Amino acid sequence: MTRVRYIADSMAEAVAAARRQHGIRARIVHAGALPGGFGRRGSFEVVVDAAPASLGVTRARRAARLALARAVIAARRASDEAGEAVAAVESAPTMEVRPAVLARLAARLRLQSLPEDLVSHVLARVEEELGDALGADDSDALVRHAALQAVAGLLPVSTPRAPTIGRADGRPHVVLVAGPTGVGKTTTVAKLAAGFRAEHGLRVGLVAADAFRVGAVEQLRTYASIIGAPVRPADGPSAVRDALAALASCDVVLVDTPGRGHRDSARIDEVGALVDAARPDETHLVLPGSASAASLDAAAGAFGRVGATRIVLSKLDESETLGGVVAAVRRAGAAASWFTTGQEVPDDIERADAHRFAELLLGEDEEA
Ligand SMILES: Nc1nc2c(ncn2[C@@H]2O[C@H](COP(=O)(O)OP(=O)(O)OP(=O)(O)O)[C@@H](O)[C@H]2O)c(=O)[nH]1
Ligand SMILES: [Mg+2]
Repeated sequence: MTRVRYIADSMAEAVAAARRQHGIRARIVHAGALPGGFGRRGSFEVVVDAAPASLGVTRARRAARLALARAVIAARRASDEAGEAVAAVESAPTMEVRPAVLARLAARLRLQSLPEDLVSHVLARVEEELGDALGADDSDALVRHAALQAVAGLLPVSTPRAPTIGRADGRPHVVLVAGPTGVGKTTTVAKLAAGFRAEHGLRVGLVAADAFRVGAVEQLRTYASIIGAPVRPADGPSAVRDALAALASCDVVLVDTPGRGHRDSARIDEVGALVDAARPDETHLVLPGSASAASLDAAAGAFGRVGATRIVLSKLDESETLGGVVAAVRRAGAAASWFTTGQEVPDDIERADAHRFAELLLGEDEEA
């Protein structure tokens, strides 16, 4: 893929230059202020994919990219699992004897950082499901099938539906996105906004509720100018209320919020105050598959204050282990809504699907 960078004095000029060269469907891979460059000449950049492919080619390319990433991870996992299985037998020769297929499954789940209580739960479900069939010649395939069901059952999912429009109270449907820093909130807002426009033909408005951050409004404005959606900056709860009032004629309004570190409880409370002001119909907490199980757990706990009703699992294309993600979703007490699988707006987003998640966690079927 060829990427071209446009640098200009303002984000609008950088976007205009990119669009002149690549047309309205230019695929924006990154947009933002250059580090340390704010206020200087040439301080904003937009990076576009210079060869936007047809939808079919894009899908094929994405599938190939994911397949390659998964193949690399699967190879590493196979070698880790072999080591883990040998170590388990050597260190615990008196352990309960289980068919080798179950031992391999347990090793795989542990390498995915699935917490021990969930590993036991999956093993119990598989044993319960298979009963005497365990140990038969084809039990690898049977175990895989049962394990997929059991792992899928661990992830609560709420399949997103098109928002209700023309509500009795006259308000737009409000979707707010919150979460730790750099997890993909703004990119997810842009992907969702593009989907609402293109798939459902809705009038979409955007609120940049992190307006005090250098370059934050510009980043959202860049995506908005391509999608064709109005953006209102807001730098606090009352500004959020004003922004929503100004966008009252929209069908859907997406509210982007500032990222917060999970240890920064005072500033997470500020995000909570933005949520209270926006009174969203859906509050999505974004948790990245690329993060460690420990930081996902901490983020799920710390962001409890924002009262998320849905979880977006982002950066699944970069994830090496997915056990921490399941545990964090369960801890947050909300259901997964969307998966994001790359940087490209609007393509790299899909509706959450527990079975697909289980396939990602368990890896490809080696015999397939
Ligand atoms: N690989 C990958 N990268 C992603 C994905 N979603 C977003 N990104 C990238 O992650 C980086 C941060 O994305 P943003 O959308 O700016 O993240 P944010 O949560 O809004 O960040 P802050 O507002 O600074 O807290 C960008 O380089 C995005 O292109 C994804 O699903 N996969
Ligand atoms: Mg952001």
